[in-house]
Amino acid sequence: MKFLKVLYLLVGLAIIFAIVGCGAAPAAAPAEEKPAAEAPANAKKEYKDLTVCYPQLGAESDWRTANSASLKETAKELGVNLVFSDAQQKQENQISAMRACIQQGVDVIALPPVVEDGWDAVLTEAKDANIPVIIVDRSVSADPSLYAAHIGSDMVLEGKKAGEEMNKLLPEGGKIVELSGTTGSGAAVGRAKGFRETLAKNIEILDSQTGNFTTAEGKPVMEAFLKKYAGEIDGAFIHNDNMAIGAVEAMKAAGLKPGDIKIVSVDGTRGGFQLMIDGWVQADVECNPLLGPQVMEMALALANGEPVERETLTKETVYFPDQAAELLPSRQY
Ligand code: GZL
Repeated sequence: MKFLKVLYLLVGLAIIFAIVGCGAAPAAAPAEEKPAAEAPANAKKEYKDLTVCYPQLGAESDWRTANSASLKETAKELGVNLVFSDAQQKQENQISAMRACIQQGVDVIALPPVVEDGWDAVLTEAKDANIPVIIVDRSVSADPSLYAAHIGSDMVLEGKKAGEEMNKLLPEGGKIVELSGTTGSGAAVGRAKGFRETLAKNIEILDSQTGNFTTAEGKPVMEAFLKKYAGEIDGAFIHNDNMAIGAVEAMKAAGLKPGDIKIVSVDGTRGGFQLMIDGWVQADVECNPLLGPQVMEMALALANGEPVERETLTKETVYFPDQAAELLPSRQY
């Protein structure tokens, strides 16, 4: 009898347990990985989210090398994804690089245009793809509605400064030659224009030829001038330091001495400073290539739909031989 009572008790307890046990919540399934909350569509981009296309025009000069380094170093510091290419001074290569960036769907295109004309079609394609474009360094002749802004130098002002320095160097007037930059580039067009606006009436420009902003092409241009105008040349306006280096090589080969021809150059690179220290160049108009920080700051603003200045001109000065030796060690390019 007693055995039966214990059995009934055990069975009852088992039934109760079974009921309570079933009522317990099943072991929780491993929590589903909740998808990370999607960033709200209107979340502000940060530099690390930014992809900027920089279809660099070439590597023709120390200025250009410094400009490329500025963009690359700034992008690296900020964590920006930079899509960089070198067009070897060919506009068709820049346009192809831009089209690849449009296909890629970059956030912003920063374009350093090799020449002023021929950009309307590809700028329209970028606009149709809702990709803002910043024109960097040289200018374009395209409709301003096709790009967001320009960051760079006032090339006409640089030319005007060069004309004023040439006037001081040749107060009694004289005859000069011009080694101009890449034909059709905003830098060459602007510098030539500004130079002629300020040049004194008693200074005659005997000739002007392009040296395409390179040392290798500047040297033969000056060689030809020295042959054609032997002994007539009092001064030279040279649109960048690299061409001035080539021109001085030609002058040395022709037996000229520092100061025989008064030279006004442009850029203010270390090479230009050395030419001033050695007495070959009498004034060097600054043109600043270190545009990386300004470009990236503007690119982020554009990517976030924020308003930006249409025109940002770099503040620049003129350097002279009497300060060149002291400043050379601190030059960044
Ligand atoms: C000017 C820049 C020019 C430099 C040259 O802003 O475009 O191109 O003066 C460079 O040295 O090659």
